[in-house]
Amino acid sequence: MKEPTVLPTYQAKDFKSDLKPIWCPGCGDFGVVQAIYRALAAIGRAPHDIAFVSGIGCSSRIPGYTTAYGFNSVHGRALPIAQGIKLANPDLLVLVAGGDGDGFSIGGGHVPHAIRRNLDLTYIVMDNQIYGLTKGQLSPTSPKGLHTVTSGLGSLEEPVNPLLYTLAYGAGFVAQGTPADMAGLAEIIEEAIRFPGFAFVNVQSPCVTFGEDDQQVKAHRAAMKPLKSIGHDQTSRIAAMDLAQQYGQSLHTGVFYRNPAPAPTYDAQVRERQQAMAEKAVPRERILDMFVQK
Ligand SMILES: Cc1ncc(C[n+]2csc(CCOP(=O)(O)OP(=O)(O)O)c2C)c(N)n1
Ligand code: SF4
Repeated sequence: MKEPTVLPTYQAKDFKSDLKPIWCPGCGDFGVVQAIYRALAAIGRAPHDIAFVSGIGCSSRIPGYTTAYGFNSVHGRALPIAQGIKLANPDLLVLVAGGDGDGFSIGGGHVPHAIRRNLDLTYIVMDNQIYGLTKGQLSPTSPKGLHTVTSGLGSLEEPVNPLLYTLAYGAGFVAQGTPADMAGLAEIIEEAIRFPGFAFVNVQSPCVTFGEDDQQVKAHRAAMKPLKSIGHDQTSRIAAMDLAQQYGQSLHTGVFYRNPAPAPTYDAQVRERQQAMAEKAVPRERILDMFVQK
């Protein structure tokens, strides 16, 4: 007998808003938002069950291009705002996104705390190694030697390594993708959303206007090395950290690390405490009685 066809509840197009992106033609962020539409369709939650928080930057415009509830917030402050939203409404699926400047310069101090608290969030950084919105200054992930408007003779600084950084602070899920492989990126984002805890996805998302020639989508397609093809053990944090050291030299894509025994999330623990407190709660009439003089 033929199996009945089960249609998915949502399709990628259901997550696309009417707002037309104003990114430069060819910007990698176009591919990232497409991958997010696909991942959300696969997850099957309604747009009104999703909160999408970002900071400020070209990449941080992304929530507006989706039909989820969006908050294009303050530069570097997406993570604390997202944590507040998740705690206030733990049933929401909460996505957080922004640029490498947003996440690892001005917002860098929030990343370790979001990781150690382990709220059930998915944090997507569009890492283009430059400040795009403000017209091409050095960013924390810019490679040493990069010539920009703020480093005319070439940058003297070593870049931050977002993969090593998040792995070292104990993130339960760390992955990297590129819009050059949109299907692969959608799978990674879907997996990150399904991970019960803080999940970090670094997306090598080229800035076609201020980026280097070897940092463009076509170059990524040629350079990418899917981890599936090299037999990487994604349950080993040490193996992941070893690979992550090649950030900036090799474009590895896929899941670097997935904790096989995910730790309890902060939001779940808070909910348990609230339930326990509610059971012990003293009825209001009795509280008033305590203040009545006998
Ligand atoms: C508190 C504050 N400081 C600085 C700025 C200026 N500013 C806006 S976006 C940005 C950096 C953008 O780079 P990135 O976060 O990497 O995102 P991209 O535009 O490359 O996607 C800066 C410095 C700001 N808006 N607010
Ligand atoms: S400046 Fe760069 S990051 Fe910003 S929209 Fe244009 S290509 Fe994208």
